[in-house]
Amino acid sequence: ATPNPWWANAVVYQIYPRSFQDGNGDGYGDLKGITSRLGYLADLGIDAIWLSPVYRSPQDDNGYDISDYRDIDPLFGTLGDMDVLLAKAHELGIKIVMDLVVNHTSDEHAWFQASRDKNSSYADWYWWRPARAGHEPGSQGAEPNNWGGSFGGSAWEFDDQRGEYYLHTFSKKQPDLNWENPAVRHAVYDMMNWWLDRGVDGFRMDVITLISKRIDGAGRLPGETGSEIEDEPVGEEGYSSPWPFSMDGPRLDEFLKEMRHEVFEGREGYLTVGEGQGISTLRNEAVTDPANKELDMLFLFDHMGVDQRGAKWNMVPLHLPDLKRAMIEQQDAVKDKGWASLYFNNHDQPRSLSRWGDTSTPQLRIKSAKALGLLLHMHKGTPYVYEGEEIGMTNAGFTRLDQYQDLESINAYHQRVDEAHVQDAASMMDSLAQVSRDNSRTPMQWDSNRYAGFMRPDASAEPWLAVNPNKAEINVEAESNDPDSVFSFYRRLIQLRHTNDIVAAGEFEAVDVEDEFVYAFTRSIDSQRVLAVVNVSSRTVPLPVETSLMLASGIEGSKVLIANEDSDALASSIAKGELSPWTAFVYQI
Ligand code: TEU
Repeated sequence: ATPNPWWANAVVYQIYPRSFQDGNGDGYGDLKGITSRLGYLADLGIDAIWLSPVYRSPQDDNGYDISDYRDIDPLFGTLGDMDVLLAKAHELGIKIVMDLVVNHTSDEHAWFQASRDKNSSYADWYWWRPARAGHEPGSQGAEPNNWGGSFGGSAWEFDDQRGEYYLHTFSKKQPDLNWENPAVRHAVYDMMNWWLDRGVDGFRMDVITLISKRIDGAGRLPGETGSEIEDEPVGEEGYSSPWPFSMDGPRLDEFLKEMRHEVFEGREGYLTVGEGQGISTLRNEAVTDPANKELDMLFLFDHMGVDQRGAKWNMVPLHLPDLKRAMIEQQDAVKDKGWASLYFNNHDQPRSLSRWGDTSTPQLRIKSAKALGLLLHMHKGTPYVYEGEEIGMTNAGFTRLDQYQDLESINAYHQRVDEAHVQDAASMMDSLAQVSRDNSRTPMQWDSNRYAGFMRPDASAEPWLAVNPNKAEINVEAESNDPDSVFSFYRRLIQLRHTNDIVAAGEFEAVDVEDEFVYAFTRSIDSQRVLAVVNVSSRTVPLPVETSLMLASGIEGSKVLIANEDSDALASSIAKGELSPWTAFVYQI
């Protein structure tokens, strides 16, 4: 086998810039702040940073609405600050992967502004459509089809200047680019080359699986007047979903191959990871098979939906076998070709520790944070750590709507409670507390000071989003010199991947798949094998059958590669045939 590319043995750390470190006291994190914390990241041992968007942006969706791809937003600093960050990170051997948001731009981008003129050469750069036949343009019900936008309301916005509607899968300040137009694609490739030439090491591609929309022979979208394709029935909030017609669309592979050719051919040492909504686990193999020259890896979504029913706001308790099945399917799909990314957290998800762990006591919180970390990192693939995960940060704990800043959360509240009456106020506040994106966006907890070290304690501004009061116990300063902290455990997990070939590249095989509480699997290279065992529950449970057979001769301390319990305690519970709450370990068998 050819040697793996660097990312196959790497751990990537995601930074959400506005929440990581404020360098100038305005209440928002920035590039200088990130640069000042590179030593911390080097100490943690990560190989690369995925930087959520720092481009010039009106910040309607915290930077996922870009008005200039070749500049840095003043909120975060300057191009010069970016160059310094790149240089300093590279000195420490850390790569920087930028977010690439090209399914849409901001409505304030020059391309969109030009496109509002029908006679401009940019006229066809977005999805412009006339009003539905027989309706007055701009009047109610005149939208070209029934699609709803992801952040509330219709997916169509009427533009007075052009006299037509434009499509926005997300907010109305995020118009979708028309990837059918080759000029659009080549403008994107030029911009990507510009950043790679400047020194960035690759891209995390925002909703890249949405760029090819399904259209009929005459270029009509589903549900448009005269279209050969019908749109889906209207749902509880009054709209139909565009996603079935844009996820993993007909030209996706073609566009990705073209991008690979135009941007990455002849370059080395980069990483491409696509955000993969709606792409099936099985399709992951083709998209990430190096022979197909598309992407290095994709973030799949199915394992993050196992505790949601229909809308993301309907959370149900985790039933572990559902999570296992989703993860196992992902692992199996790329057994022979392709590659997996591994994540439980990012800036769009609530904190996995609050979601699936146990935060009822400090002991259980710490133990379950380590258990979830071990579980994720022992799979085969490239693990992603989201800022604060490595110290066991939890959900925000907001109880009032005015504490939230995220447009998705605020719009969903109004749409579901006030307009469509799908949920009452109390139950929606409960949903937000469980699943709002702001849960993972509270400032990074560096120390126990007033603003958790995210800002100077004497700063006159307030952090843009409230610091979690549990900064007093959960923070970097308290954890970095404590060998039993969540931080120290993550550092060991990362080290293990870097030093142990089986952890990095071993074949994955699930054990005791149907067990309701224990998640166990082996990783192996030839006859060398390690067993990972995690009790994903707050109760003492029996060791399942296959696992207990593999451990029949008991536990020897020297063969425990990593554990969240000391080896004596572990050995004695294994001898009794049980696992205490949230016990997690990796054993060489
Ligand atoms: O997210 C895409 C996406 O569909 C979601 O995960 C979404 O953010 C939402 O949480 C669904 O409920 C990407 C970015 O990661 C997200 O932050 C952006 O808001 C979105 O694209 C638009 O650019």
